[in-house]
Amino acid sequence: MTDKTVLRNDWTREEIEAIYHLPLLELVYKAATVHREWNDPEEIQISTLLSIKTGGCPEDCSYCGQAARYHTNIKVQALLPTEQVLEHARKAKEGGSSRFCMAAAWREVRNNRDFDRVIDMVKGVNELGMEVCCTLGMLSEEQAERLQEAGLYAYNHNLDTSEQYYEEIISTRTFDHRINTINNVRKAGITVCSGGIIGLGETHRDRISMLLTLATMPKHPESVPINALARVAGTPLQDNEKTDTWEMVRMIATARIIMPSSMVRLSAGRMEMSGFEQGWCFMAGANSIFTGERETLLVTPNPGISEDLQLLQTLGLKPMGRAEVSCEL
Ligand code: SAM
Ligand code: DTB
Ligand code: SF4
Repeated sequence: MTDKTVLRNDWTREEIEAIYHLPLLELVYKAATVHREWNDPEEIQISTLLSIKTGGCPEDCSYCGQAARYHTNIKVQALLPTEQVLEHARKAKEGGSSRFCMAAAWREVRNNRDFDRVIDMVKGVNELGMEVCCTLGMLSEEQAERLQEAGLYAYNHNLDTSEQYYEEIISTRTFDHRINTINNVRKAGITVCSGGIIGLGETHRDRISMLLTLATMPKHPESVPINALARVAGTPLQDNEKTDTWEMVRMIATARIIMPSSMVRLSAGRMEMSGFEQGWCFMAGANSIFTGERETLLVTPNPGISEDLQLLQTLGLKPMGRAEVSCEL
């Protein structure tokens, strides 16, 4: 038996590069081994995603169907009523979900009535005994504290891509803005969910840079979503090539090896993957997926929950329960 790997925050680019470029089967074998040292390989966390405010966003993220400036077919929807959101959360729980993530197409949180309503939603979902997560754009330290006091377990704020490639994808905010919000979330004692997207036109070097930033944070994000670009008609990236699933496998396996105790979340892109392909992602160490009601993620198609449960059963996997400790301060 070799010793259990240790958590490291001092990874170098060269080390991550060497892991990322391993022959694929060797990489998957290593990732699967590390995964078994740190996690129960039979468990997959199902996180239900709900868009609580859709479209009309002032940002220019070139992948996103919710940016107001692109001509997409997305229907703009104001903030949903609290009771309606809680009804979705109850249904998600009944369906086997232990985490509920509320997403808003906002650039940032403002201290207004909508934020007060989100605070009520967080309280309500927490009372249902689910891990409650939000992704609402940029947050100040005070806003993060308010969310934490309401019972927020996790906050999703992705790096999206490397620092170097960031300005090719988004011009209305900077990479440093993203890091600043992540730091505010950390300071407030909320767990961090942060990852990115592949298929934006970035290089392997960009992907490695993004992983390096995540894996050298003072504490690894507890959850690392890896998204394949969901190509939305009307966005600048609509004609990008479909992301090869082997690229997702490589990204997931590298994330698993360098951040062994984090949840690695197979996020956008599952609609274009077969069960076999998703199985490879789980073998490479992914241990979480997003589901959404009506078979959507936020605004793009996603497999339905019954299809997902069927796939887990076929693969001998089971849905994970809520984390015991609600938040580590
Ligand atoms: N507006 C907030 C923000 O940008 O932080 C929260 C919601 S936003 C939809 C959350 C994340 O979803 C983005 O940071 C991005 O990583 C991911 N995302 C959005 N559109 C996507 C797409 N078309 N394909 C893949 N991932 C996408
Ligand atoms: C994340 O990393 N992926 C989710 C969640 N965080 C909020 C969102 C993916 C969105 C995919 C395209 C859409 O449906 O809008
Ligand atoms: Fe707005 Fe978020 Fe979409 Fe960017 S990713 S356009 S911030 S909803």
